Amino acid sequence: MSLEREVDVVVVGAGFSGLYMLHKLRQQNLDVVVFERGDGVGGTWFWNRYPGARCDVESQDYSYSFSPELEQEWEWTERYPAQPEILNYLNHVADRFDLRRSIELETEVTKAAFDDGANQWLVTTDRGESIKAKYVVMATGCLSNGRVPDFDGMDTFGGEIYHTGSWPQEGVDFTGKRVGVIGTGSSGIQAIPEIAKQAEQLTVFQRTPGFSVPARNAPIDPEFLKEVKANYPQRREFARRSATGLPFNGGTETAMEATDEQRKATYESLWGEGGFRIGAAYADLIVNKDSNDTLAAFIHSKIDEAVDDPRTAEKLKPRDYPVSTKRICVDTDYYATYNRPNVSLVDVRQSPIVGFDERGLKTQDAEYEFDVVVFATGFDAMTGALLGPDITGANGLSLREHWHAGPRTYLGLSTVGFPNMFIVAGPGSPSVLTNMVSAIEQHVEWISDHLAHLEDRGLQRSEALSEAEDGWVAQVNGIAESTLFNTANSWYLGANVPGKPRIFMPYAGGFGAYRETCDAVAADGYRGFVLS
Ligand code: NA7
Repeated sequence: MSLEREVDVVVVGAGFSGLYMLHKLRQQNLDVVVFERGDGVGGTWFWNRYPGARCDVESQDYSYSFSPELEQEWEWTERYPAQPEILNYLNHVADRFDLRRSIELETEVTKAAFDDGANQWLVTTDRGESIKAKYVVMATGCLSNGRVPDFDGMDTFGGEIYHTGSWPQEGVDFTGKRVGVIGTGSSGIQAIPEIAKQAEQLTVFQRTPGFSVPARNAPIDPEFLKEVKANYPQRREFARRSATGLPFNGGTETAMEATDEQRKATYESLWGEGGFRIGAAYADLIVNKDSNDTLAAFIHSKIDEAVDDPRTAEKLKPRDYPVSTKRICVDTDYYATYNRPNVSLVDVRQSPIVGFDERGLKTQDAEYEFDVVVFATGFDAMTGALLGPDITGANGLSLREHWHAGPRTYLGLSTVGFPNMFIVAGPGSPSVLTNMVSAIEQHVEWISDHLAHLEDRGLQRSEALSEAEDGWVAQVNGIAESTLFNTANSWYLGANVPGKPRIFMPYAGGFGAYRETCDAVAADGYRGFVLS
């Protein structure tokens, strides 16, 4: 069945970004439809249901700030919110703001083509629908397209295979099973301790160890929550201006200025506090390798303390990239899990996986039999979901062609040749280097203001200028080059996806500075955009 509909805005995705985008644009009396491929709202938090899945940003800050009433009525229960709690929160938001009537679930956008004459997008879905829209907002998330490596013989494996990023809604029972987990990024590091508690036997295949710090998760202290709620406006305002979208600043002193004793005391104190603040203990940790090495050595010493077997401890120590150049993992009992008799660690750098057969998998040196294999192998991050649909802009240029050497955007919001299309938390914006919810709110609000500006003036079209995009790409690259980020094979650089151009994708100049730039662009009549 082919329906020909027309709306003002198509929003793609119903996670944190899409839900707020819908709410904002509706308030501006725009006719909006949201397409979501899942059979529920929640985006990342809909799909990532693996055991132990939990946000690494604290509950009271990983939440919308746009509604003071919502802030006051929602009761977080733990320091770090677990996946089901975040999903409940987003479902509550969808109901509370009456969003569901504009969201079409189980509907994937497959194509979007800009009609240069009509200044209109034609959006096609996998239901065979076509819909015309003046604007398209890609609210597709940074970590939406899971990656399962293509090992030989995987289709012959007789057991179950799962990816952490598309976990079955009914859950997986590991009781009495022989389980293999491949991957030790944030997802693996959260899932491994939980799977280990159930499985008869767990073998972890590690290619690159992560730097992991304890979450020290606990029930939220009601007094603390009361205080947060009493001071939310100030807390949020601080976060909006901070480098990370969080209500605190990193250290201002450099690690090199501090003495060994002072550094140890600082690191111990932050280790005791838990969470990734330790990564910002000193101002120079992300720019000075010697400074960074002091933190790496401290974390290595903590691995030695936690892990009984010195050879396993040694394998678990990251040695070939600086701390924070891959996202710091925040765990509960990760390292200690290797002291369990039913858990073992295989270094697949030393002995790579060669393939699967019916019973399990083989490395260069050994064979392993499994009932279940869990891929915690990450995502085609930041660009995967944007390049999934076939998007063609003005003059028939495809987004895949425009980005063939890596993503190019102006402010992470817009890309040349794709008028009236906006991206929430796109490459070239701070996104994954910040508290995502703060980053999302800033983008959603900027986009809504921009559309209001166009609508109020009867303008038909907004398009980024080539010079503006070139300048922004150069700025994003320049900032990354002044840091240690480019020295790691991280997903920030696309290095985890074979053949993906190696470009540092997020803007590393700080969220507060970025917001100021976006505000100045708007105040200057949307400098860098052609409005017509
Ligand atoms: P990540 O952080 O990309 O981690 C994926 C892990 O999987 C990482 O350890 C990879 O090793 C490993 N991996 C990937 N491909 C392979 C193959 N072919 N063989 C062996 N091991 C492999 O994804 P997560 O889901 O854990 O976390 C993503 C983000 O979600 C996280 O940063 C938080 O922001 C939340 P590698 O490092 O590539 O050598």
